[in-house]
Parts: sequence; C-alpha cells; structure tokens
Amino acid sequence: MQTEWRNASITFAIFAALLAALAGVVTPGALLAQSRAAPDCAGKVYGQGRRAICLPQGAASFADSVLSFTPGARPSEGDWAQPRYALGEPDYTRTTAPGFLSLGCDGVLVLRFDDNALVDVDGPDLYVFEVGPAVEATELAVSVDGRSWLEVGRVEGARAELELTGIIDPDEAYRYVRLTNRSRTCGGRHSGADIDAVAAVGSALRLALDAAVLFDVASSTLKADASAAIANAAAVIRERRATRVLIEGHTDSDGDNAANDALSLARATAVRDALVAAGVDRSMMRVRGHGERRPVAPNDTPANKARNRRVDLLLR
Ligand SMILES: [Ca+2]
Ligand SMILES: [Ca+2]
Repeated sequence: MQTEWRNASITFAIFAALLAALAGVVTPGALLAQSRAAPDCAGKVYGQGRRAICLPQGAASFADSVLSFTPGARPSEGDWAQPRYALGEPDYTRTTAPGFLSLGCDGVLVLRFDDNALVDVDGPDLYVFEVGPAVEATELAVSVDGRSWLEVGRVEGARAELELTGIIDPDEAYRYVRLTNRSRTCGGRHSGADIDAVAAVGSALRLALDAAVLFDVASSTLKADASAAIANAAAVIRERRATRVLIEGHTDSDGDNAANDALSLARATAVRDALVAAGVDRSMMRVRGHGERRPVAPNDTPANKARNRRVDLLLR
C-alpha cells in the first residue's frame, strides 16, 4: 500500500513537472534552484517538497572550485561539458540552457570547498543537486587533501543526499569531493548524471589566516601586527555562534617534515592561545599541525608557497 502511494506521488510529481515544463514557466530544476528563508531552518532552504534541504551555512555550503574534470567515454558537448556549472548555488533553469554539467559515461569530477569544508553532522552530510525528476546514479568520494580518497557511497533514484556518520572521521574537515558517473543512461547531448550543484550540508566555515600576517619566517611567536587578524577571527567565531573550532597549521614544503609538523602545530597553538586571550572559550578549540601534507597549491612558486603557509580555522 505504501509503495502504491509512493508510486502515485512520484507519478503525480512527474506529471506536474511535465505540465510546468509544457507551460514553459517552471521546471523541477527551477524549483530546486529556488531558495527561501524558513523559520525552522537556521540558514537557507533549497528546493521544495521531498527534495527540500536546509543548509545551515547557506550559499557558502556549495563547492567553490573545479580541481579536475575527466569527461570519459561518450562525453557531453558544449555548455553541458563545462564543469564550472556544477559550482555554487543551484541555478538550473531548463535542459536547453547552461547551468549544469553532464558527467559523461565514466566522467569524473573533482571539486573543492574553499570558504567551507564538509564535516559530520546529525542527518545528511552531502547533497547533490541533480537535474531531472530522478537522481541519476553518481558515486561519491571525499578527501582532506585531494590525493587520498574515501569512498562514501552513491546517490541515485530518490536519494540526493548521503549520511556519512560512521564513514567519515567526525574530527576531520573534508575539502574535496569527487563525483563519478554510474548512470547507465549515458550518451547524447546530456550524457550521464546531470550535476547542477554539490553542497556540504554538514559544513564548517573556513577562515584562512595568512601566516605572513601572523608570524615571522620559521617563528611561532605572533607578531604585534597579528592582533587585528586575531580580533577579526574572534569576532567571526562569536557572530557565527560557533560551538567548535578546529585550528589547523600548515607550512610550505621547505624544510623537513618533522620541523614543519612542529612549526605548524606551534603556530596553531599560538593562534588558539591568542583567541583565548580575545575571549574565546578554550574548551571548544582544538589544534592540529599538518605540516606540509595538505597544500592548497603546488609548492612551485614563491606565491604558491605563501598560499600554503597558513593557519585554517574551521568553525562549526
Ligand atoms: Ca563554498
Ligand atoms: Ca549549476
């Protein structure tokens, strides 16, 4: 009986979507792309009905950069092969307009979160905005550094979200997500799964502090000039009502691993202590030193090395 009801409601949804599409006004994707404030959502709601999802970090929840895209066999063409359309908030309007990426038969897309990171929360953690009434099979993996990957499952059918509790490390912040097409209906203009946007539902806000602003070379003593950056970070922690803050130190590849691990940890600890002095509760902060193991850019130019020398704050 339940199944019949479900089938009936799916049939109705498809019928309603067809009507809307014929009328040329609203398509299911356009509904998905709409967002509105909801009183019970501390953030922003995207989509409607069964596919509505509350994203506590709002627009920041979405993937920000394309790391790579391999279209594979029978790729899509033109605008539908452009990976940038999978970034940011959902913006699909209709199948004939740019706004989504069709992965291709064995297409692989790697995205990065820049102003946020995926973390484990109660309920769904990762959400894929896929175009059309049914979610086409897409396999997902996440990574902290863009190199070693953790397979976390697939979205398909009616399921657009993944619950990652028990699969990902509850103390980690994942900045990379990989999508691999597993839809067997591939080929043609929109080949494989059609990805409009990818959201970290469990999302930590990321504040990246430039090490050059905070420290002298090879030092873990905060400079006097660092006080504005620390005061700003403390203000954001308060404004966002963060309850947990992960403080991660990172270095470039100069020097040996052990020295870089020690320096990055000492720097993260110095930032933590300064935040305590600025009134942030010590017990909600954790520090880590990742040394040179999690670069955000290749260590090939002075500018890129400077980007890698940083202290990241992840606010939950
Ligand atoms: Ca983002
Ligand atoms: Ca899009």
